Amino acid sequence: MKKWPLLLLALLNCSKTNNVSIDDGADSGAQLAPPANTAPSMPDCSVGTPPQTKGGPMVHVGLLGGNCFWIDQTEVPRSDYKTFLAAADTARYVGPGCEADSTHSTTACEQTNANSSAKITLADDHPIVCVDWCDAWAYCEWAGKTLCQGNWTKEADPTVSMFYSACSDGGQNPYPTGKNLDAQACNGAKNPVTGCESGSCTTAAVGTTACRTPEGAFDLAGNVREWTAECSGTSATSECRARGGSMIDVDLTCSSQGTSYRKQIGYPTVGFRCCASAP
Ligand SMILES: [Ca+2]
Repeated sequence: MKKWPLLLLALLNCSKTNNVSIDDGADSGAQLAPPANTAPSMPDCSVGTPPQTKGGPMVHVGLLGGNCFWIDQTEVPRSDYKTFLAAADTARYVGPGCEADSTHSTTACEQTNANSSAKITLADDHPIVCVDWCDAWAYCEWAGKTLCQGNWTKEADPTVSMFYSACSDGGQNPYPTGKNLDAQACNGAKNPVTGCESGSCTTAAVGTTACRTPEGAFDLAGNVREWTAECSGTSATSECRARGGSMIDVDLTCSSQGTSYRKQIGYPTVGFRCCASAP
């Protein structure tokens, strides 16, 4: 008679042990990694706290298969560039190959190009132009940002080029407006109001066009070409890409190399915007 309680206890222990085993199995199953996916995808950049920087607002975007970063919502307006010029410490910011270029005034270029076909608008809310690459580099560093990063030979690689990935939604779209260029929205040569083929050939005030990405960045195609950190080298004679086209350009594709220029010369169709890595 005394053996029955021992047998019952043994059965209960066996049952308990099995339950533990089953629970452990369920937990392990929930922790299995998803199947490997070889195609890179866009990171989720829908949330994030903007970095503490000078200048205008930024939008949160991503590199395909990489990290989120921030990009200025608009081209840098003349008003913000004037604030930079008035700062006391601008000489601190000297980019690679810019050692002989410590001043950042745009006046000489503006006067030289006063009668060019591309009209320079000296209003505070229009994009600053006539900045050379060294000026753009210095402004972005002063603002706590950088020029948008990339690689001279990979201008159409959304895993590498910040400008291209932001413009094309990670390489999905040829234009910031999607699959097709909206010539009325973006200020290229064929814009009927401001484009050069209309005879007007002027910039639009920053952030005022309908040429915007789904994330809200304006004029990554058109208005003014934009200096990037995509350079052929670090010397004073190296060239850097100015991307996205301007009111004189027909080709406004995100993948376009744009035009490359020497670092220490400004142009009436070239401005810039800045990027910042996510904190
Ligand atoms: Ca632009």
